[in-house]
Formats: sequence, structure tokens, C-alpha cells
Amino acid sequence: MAIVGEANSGKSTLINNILGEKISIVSPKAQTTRNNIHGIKSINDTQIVFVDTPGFCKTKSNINRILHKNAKSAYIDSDTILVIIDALSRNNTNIFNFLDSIKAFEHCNIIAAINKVDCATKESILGIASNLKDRNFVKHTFMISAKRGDGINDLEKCLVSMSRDGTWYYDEKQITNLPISFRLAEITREKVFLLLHQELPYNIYVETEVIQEFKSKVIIHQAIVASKPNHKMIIIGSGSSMIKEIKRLAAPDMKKLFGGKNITLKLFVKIEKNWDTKKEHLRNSYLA
Ligand SMILES: Nc1nc2c(ncn2[C@@H]2O[C@H](COP(=O)(O)OP(=O)(O)OP(=O)(O)O)[C@@H](O)[C@H]2O)c(=O)[nH]1
Ligand SMILES: [Mg+2]
Repeated sequence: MAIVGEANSGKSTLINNILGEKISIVSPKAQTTRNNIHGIKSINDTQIVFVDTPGFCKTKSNINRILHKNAKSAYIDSDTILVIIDALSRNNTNIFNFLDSIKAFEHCNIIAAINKVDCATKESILGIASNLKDRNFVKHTFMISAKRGDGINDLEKCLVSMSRDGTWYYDEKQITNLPISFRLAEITREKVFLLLHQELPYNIYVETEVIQEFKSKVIIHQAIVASKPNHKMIIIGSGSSMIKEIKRLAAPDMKKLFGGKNITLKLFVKIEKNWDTKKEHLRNSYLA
């Protein structure tokens, strides 16, 4: 099943909460997620594959075009589409237009979740709920807080009840389809999203180049690939302060992926002009 919605509506937060482990990075900035990220949950004899997708956003960059293509490839073939609506958003026209555009998808169940009810006003929640009520092709509506976990059990129960017979795609214990190199790159990219601002986070990608795993420690070599020389300076920071901070925040998250082994993170910053238009770099950044 695909989780779709506008950028920043809480899709990745939801998938992490459902799985009980952080598989998809989260930030207060729009367009954090770039790929279709599979989170797998096996409950008794049912396996649900949740696909987190890049959020819709109206910028005209090349990356944005790729992100929309990625999201579409996830929901177009899904048996269930869960549309997340941000109750804190001032304008939900786009997401309702999207909902109406999938009305004719007769092959799949369409359900909706109004997210961030922990912070939203009653008026906003009820306004969205009433707009959803007018759309009878939306089979169920949930009010949730992806951050706090409110309403998530009911949502999961509903998904289990809608599941169809078929073979499992993944091993019972597997929780994601993502290779470790990608998960490590995403951890670093998340820290760049948290620490740096304006257009910079959108103009970088992170590539895990080497992972050396020993008995009690792991050495990870990564490149942060930027497109402009001044971005490289900002990422490094004065006296390397910024890159040190990125490492300081990333290493503990990486440690969890290696059963608590000590992490040495070696980060380098490279410049590749217009990387988002070059095939090789799009492949390295898992975008193509
Ligand atoms: N108050 C509140 N904040 C939330 C909730 N869910 C998510 N957030 C916050 O909303 C912001 C965006 O969350 P993400 O999970 O990254 O959103 P997303 O939909 O995956 O965003 P993109 O990847 O950019 O499409 C973060 O700051 C989250 O902490 C919620 O239930 N309540
Ligand atoms: Mg996301």
C-alpha cells in the first residue's frame, strides 16, 4: 500500500511509527523523502508493505519532477492508497484535487488519514473530515497523530482487514527493502536537512562509498555531493565546525544499524555541477 500526500504532511513519521523503527528520514522541511521506501510489517498471517513516497510540492526543479515520478510509480499499481492530509496546513486544495484524480482507480482501496491532530484546531479537523465525507470513494477516514501514535492501531487493523490473499513479498523478519548503504546515506542527508537551510539541502546528495565492518567498530566513508562551491564551504563550516556537527548527529543513528558497534564516519564534500541532470549521479543518489 502506498502512503501519499503533500510534502511535510507526516508520511515518513507515520511509517516509522508503524514499524517501530526509523527507516525513513524526517525533517521539518518539505521534500525530505526522495525515494519510494518500503516498510514491511508482518502481523500473524498478513504482510503489509507500506510504501513511503516523496510528497507533492510545486517547485519546478528537475529533482521535483523525478520525485513526482517516483511517487506516481508507487501509487499507480497499489492495492491500497492511504492519502495523508495535514491538519496544520492552511490550504488543502492540492491534496483534495489529487484525491479526486484517483477517484476512478477502481482496482484499489482509497483511505485517508487526517494527521497532526495533536496540534490542529477542531475546526480544521472537522473541515477536512467534512470534505472527505462528500467523497464516498474514500472508504475509511482516520484521525491520527503520526508523531504520538494516536489512531495508528485502528488504521493498522483496517489495513489488515482489507488485505488480499497472495504470496508474501518479503521474509517475515525483514522490515525494509533498503540496502544498508542507502540507509546510511539517508541518515547523513537528514542531518544536512536539519542543520542547513534554504536551497542547500535540496542541492545535495549523499553517497556511501565504503563500509568497513570490524568486530567492534565500523568505518564509513561518505561523500556529500554539492553543486556549488559556496555550498561546499557552508557544509564544511568555519574550522570544519558544520561537518563535525553533521558527524556528531549522524553517528549515533548509524550505530543502531550495526548493533551498537562504534562508528567512525569519514565525510568528504565534493562538487558536481548540475548533478541532478546527470545519469551517473542520479544513480549514485538512488534517484534513477
Ligand atoms: N505535531 C505533529 N507533527 C508531526 C506529526 N507527524 C509529522 N509531524 C512533523 O511534520 C514534519 C514533517 O514530517 P515528515 O514525516 O518528514 O513528513 P513527510 O510527509 O514525510 O514529508 P516529505 O518527505 O517532505 O514529503 C516533521 O517536523 C514531523 O515531526 C504529527 O502527528 N504531529
Ligand atoms: Mg517523507
